[in-house]
Amino acid sequence: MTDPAAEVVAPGADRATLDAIAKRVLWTSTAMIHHANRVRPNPSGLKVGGHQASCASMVHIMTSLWFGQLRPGDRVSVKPHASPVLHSINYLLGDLDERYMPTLREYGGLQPYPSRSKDPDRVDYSTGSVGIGATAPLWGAMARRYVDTTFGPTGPGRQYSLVGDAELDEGAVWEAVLDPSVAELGEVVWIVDMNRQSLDRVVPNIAAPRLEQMFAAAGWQVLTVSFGRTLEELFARPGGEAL
Ligand SMILES: Cc1ncc(C[n+]2csc(CCOP(=O)(O)OP(=O)(O)O)c2C)c(N)n1
Repeated sequence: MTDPAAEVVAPGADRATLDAIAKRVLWTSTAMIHHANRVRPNPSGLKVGGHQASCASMVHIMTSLWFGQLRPGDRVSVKPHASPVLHSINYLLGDLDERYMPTLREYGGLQPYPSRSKDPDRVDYSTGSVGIGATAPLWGAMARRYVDTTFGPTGPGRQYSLVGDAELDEGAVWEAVLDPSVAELGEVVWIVDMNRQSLDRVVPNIAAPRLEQMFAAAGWQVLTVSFGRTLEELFARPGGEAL
């Protein structure tokens, strides 16, 4: 009998290992935000903020990318609110000193949106301006191709955009998606996190099939992952249809 937990889900990583890492990433990113809001002294009383649920929906996606998929030439643009997840991963990988962990949203501390110029750890793309982060890897792919053809091969590298569903409200996103040359950039992968949140509200009428069709109409290959294994196991139990 095969142990499902031992199933290989990515080169070099099995599911049980990825799940164990994901738990640490979830705990660390949640704790960073909690510490900034409830533990760190705040003499001014001004709201600090942070987005724990927006991080939670990215934990498994980012854990499986960083610990199972990414190769040295790959670059990733991380949706703004998942900055604590990126910092937690960099910390677990030894790329971020522990003294930064209690400094989220502090002057000179970790940025709430990934920033190449202000964060001390590795950030491939600054994504604070919604829509720019989603599309920046397209320019990364084009720049790499230009360097390849002008100066010689630089090696392979994928360009990932981890996009929030509400980022698709930005016109700049569709301007880029519709450009015919973009659909031919095979090294570009967008992962849209359909968590139905936008800032502090729930997105009404999210209409996932409509979004799928918009990407497909622009010539993109669309793969939809509806539910995780945990939910699918619950659906399969007696009475699961009620869920
Ligand atoms: C140009 C621009 N407009 C508005 C904002 C404010 N803003 C920050 S994140 C965000 C969207 C958050 O929703 P989503 O992308 O779905 O991410 P999630 O809620 O899952 O974190 C917005 C509108 C911004 N950062 N930049």
